Amino acid sequence: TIKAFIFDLDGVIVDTAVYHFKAWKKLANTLGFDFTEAQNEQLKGISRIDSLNLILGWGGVEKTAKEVQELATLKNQWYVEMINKMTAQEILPGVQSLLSSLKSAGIKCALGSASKNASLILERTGLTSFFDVIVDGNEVSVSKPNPEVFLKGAQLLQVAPQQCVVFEDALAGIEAAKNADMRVIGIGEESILKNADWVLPNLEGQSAAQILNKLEKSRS
Ligand code: G16
Ligand code: MG
Repeated sequence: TIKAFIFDLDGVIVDTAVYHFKAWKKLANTLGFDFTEAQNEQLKGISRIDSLNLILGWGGVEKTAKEVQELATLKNQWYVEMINKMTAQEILPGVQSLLSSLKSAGIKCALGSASKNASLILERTGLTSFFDVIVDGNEVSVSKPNPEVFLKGAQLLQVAPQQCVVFEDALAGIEAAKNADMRVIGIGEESILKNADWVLPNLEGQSAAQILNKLEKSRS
């Protein structure tokens, strides 16, 4: 039986992907090239440095390790300026009521994000207190699809991986959950998120009880 829900942040709880895209685009433009939203899709769930290395590759730009660090810091400054202005209005539909319903269902709740800015985003949107455990980019050493971020969440919640369900919007994140031997619900488009147990467009109208029921019925 499922004892814990683990949520990705960007794209599941809030839509910060648009802020990441704006900041990366600005950085690419200052380096003299551009990249598309389709390329941006590949950056979802990927760490800051891994994202930057992909972008530099697309632009055919070579930089030293020190320059790469400086560029990552610059992008993050622009990104933090944007997320500092976030409010609870930017929480995606259905998130607050699903998080509230977890308590009454006796389900533990963790955040499993690649972002080093996760705590700031949860503070700005007033969601911090909903989470029993927060695992973010400051605690993990390898990017999704490595399962580290979700396994750490399970460990801190003191539940087995098989007792967890993950909510993810990124291909890399769905792979990470599968690699952790967890159930996974995709948030987004079914045509893109093929390996999820099932896919929802967003969390609107979803309660813990409903999800648990459906997981129980579709147990593989
Ligand atoms: C998020 C985003 C990624 C971003 C990463 C690192 O992951 O999806 O696009 O590159 O965090 O973010 P930061 O630069 O803030 O450390 P997730 O796992 O929450 O979707
Ligand atoms: Mg995400």
